[in-house]
Amino acid sequence: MKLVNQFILTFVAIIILYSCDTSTNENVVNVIARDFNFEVVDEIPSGWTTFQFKNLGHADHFFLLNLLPDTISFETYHNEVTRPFDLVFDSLKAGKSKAEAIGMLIEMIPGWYFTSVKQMGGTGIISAGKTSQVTLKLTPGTYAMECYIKEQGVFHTALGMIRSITVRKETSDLEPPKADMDITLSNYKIETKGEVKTGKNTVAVHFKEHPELGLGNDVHLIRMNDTTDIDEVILWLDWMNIKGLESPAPVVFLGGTQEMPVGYTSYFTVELEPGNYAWISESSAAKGMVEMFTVK
Ligand SMILES: [Cu+2]
Repeated sequence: MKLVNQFILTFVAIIILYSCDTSTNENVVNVIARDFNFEVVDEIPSGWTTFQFKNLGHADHFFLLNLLPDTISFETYHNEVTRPFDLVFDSLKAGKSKAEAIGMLIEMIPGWYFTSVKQMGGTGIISAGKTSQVTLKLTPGTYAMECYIKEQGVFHTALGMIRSITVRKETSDLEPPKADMDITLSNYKIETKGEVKTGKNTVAVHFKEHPELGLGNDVHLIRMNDTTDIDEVILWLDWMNIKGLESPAPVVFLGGTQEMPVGYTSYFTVELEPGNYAWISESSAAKGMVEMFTVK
């Protein structure tokens, strides 16, 4: 009789374990980055979703989600927004100045991009072989998922790292995670409350303000060592520099989060060991958005 009870208890425990396994849950979306594509489902529910991002490539990668206006298809976005960036970067390589390149972008990119496309977050840059987790609240619609790191002077978007993903009207029942520390991003500050420690940390990133033009404020986590030159990292984060965003990065990137609209919060999880790190923003590192810290 005792054996039968034990058997039933084990059986019940297995069932409970399986029903709690979030890896089969639609609220957890696996994204695999390779050189050069994303492996991810075509559709996900709206509301809170956790993205488990694995970089199985040899290059640095990330993903950014752009919410497209209802009237714009993914193909139109790709042709009219992504492609001009390739042409503009070619012109920088050919010797045009940054001011000329910005002029070209404003001329080539349609007005609806500036008024109606919303950056809805994604993971910060992740070095080859590493994983990252980010939790975002998404509204229904068609999104472009993209990575614009460069390979030999060509954006990853041009090599295949752009695709559409549909967020359905039905919502997930996921709650946002509890954060161990908070980061607030504004022009041009990374404000932190609380601190990360050795082991697993969940960080809440609050978007308070963005520059009027150009990239929105985002935050990436880098691991520093004795030879890290922070000025080199700052230069690398500017895509308009010829060697900017060219893989491999001059430092190890451990994730973070891409920009979201003001008022939104993104959560990301990182596993840390003792050492020296920095929070750094792609948009405005050169304007002071770098915060170095030590994990003991
Ligand atoms: Cu990439």
